[in-house]
Amino acid sequence: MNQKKVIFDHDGGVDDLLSLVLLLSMENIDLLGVTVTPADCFLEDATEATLKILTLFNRQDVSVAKGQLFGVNPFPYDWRAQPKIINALPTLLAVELDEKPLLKTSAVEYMIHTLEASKDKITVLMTGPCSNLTEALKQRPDLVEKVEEVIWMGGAVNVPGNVAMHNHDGSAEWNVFWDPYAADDMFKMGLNIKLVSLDATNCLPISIPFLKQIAAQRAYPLSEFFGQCWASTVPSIPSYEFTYHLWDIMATSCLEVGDDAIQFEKMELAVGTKQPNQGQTYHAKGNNQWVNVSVSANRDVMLDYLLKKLKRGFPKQNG
Ligand code: AGV
Ligand code: CA
Repeated sequence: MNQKKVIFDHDGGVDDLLSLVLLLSMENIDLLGVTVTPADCFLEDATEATLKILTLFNRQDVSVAKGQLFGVNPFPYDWRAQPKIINALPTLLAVELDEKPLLKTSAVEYMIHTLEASKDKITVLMTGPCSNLTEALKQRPDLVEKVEEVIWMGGAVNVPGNVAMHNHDGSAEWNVFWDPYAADDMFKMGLNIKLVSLDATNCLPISIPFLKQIAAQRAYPLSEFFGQCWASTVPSIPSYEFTYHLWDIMATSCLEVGDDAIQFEKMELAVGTKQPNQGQTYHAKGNNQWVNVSVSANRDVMLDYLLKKLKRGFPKQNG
């Protein structure tokens, strides 16, 4: 099978880690490496969870590199600590930490090296801020042509954002807000970008009825694991700004699902870099910065796809 080569940059949140599990269960994907952005996580927790998930899939051949860049708008500490629960769940606690895949080089260095060395174009999936890729391509603009496509969970175009902070008008989505300058730069690079924005992810909140559907098939270890991880996000539900959605999972599923699941529209976009709309992704007709934006999603098709994907176990462990 002709597999798509992918670098996955995530920021260690609960759904980032579940996205890694989903990605590793895709047969059409050749996952080359995982880079971690220290945004919606603490770097050590996210790296540990990443390494353990790779071990669960016997994929210690996948490189892991830590990001060293920090955005201007840090995530709340409560959110960054949330993924600690994942490392404490029996599924990961029972796995021996294997640090073999961990590189000494930074995420940016890894990306440059991998894009440079590959004869094929590479798809970059990002479920956190876009700082690492943007920095890599700023250092090596010639490598833009090695990027097949960027799939990025981020932005809110025709809907409100999810940032509720002082001096902000609420128009931004967090992954863009963390490092708005990187997003601004990336949109200027002429990349082929699929932006999986809140416009579509709003269709898929994590709700108790949804968790019940997953619970009904908990005999499958992947369903059990997803159900338990998502259960840990439920305390953050009090209002829209805090409700967990299938954010990163939707971005990841773009590698497999079609336009019956997620619908895209080409738009010219700009990024706000100053308060009060720092990190907003807004229409800017005529600026020639074209981005494919997810405008809607079909809830039933998405849930069907996901429930089918989760009807499986982890591979039998080597050794
Ligand atoms: O804005 C969505 C992004 C996704 O990449 N992240 C979480 C997902 O991994 C930030 C975020 C927004 N609201 C949150 C977030 C919340 N209530 N808890 C944790 N992270
Ligand atoms: Ca994320």
